[in-house]
Amino acid sequence: MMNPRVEAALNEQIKKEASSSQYYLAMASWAENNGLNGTSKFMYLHTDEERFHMLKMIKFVNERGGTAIVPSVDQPPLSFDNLRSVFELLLAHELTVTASINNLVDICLQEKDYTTHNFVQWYVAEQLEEEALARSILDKLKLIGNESGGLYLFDRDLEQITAQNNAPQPKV
Ligand code: OFO
Repeated sequence: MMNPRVEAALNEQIKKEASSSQYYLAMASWAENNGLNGTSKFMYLHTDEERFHMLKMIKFVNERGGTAIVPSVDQPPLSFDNLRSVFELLLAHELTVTASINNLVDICLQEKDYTTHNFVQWYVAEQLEEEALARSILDKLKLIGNESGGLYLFDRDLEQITAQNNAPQPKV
């Protein structure tokens, strides 16, 4: 049996991971339709990563005797203003996910569920990485400004970075 409060918090987090996956899928699709191939590949990879985060948590809840809830998710936006705003939204979104993971850590400690606390540390590390990546991409975009040649090169660089990071997902 899982601690009910921890189980509820994990199910909330499962929903957030699913929403993140849909959100980045919407960004991938928008970028694809706007000639931003590198950004689109980056976001398609990112949507898969978020789905993996969700699956990993679903498995954990079920293996620990809880019941994972496969969530419905809200419709993400159909379009975005520009490249920079996409990455600003991504960073803002990741910051809310980090806050939610930190809250999950807190609940585990309050409920003395050290096994789940240990499991959640993987997500803590993952959030650090994702935030750092989003910040470094945004820094580049700020330097480039609206210069179209620079944006073209940025998008091409992102395609290369994505190709390098496109290792097969670890098994859930
Ligand atoms: Fe699941 O790490 Fe981003 O949101």
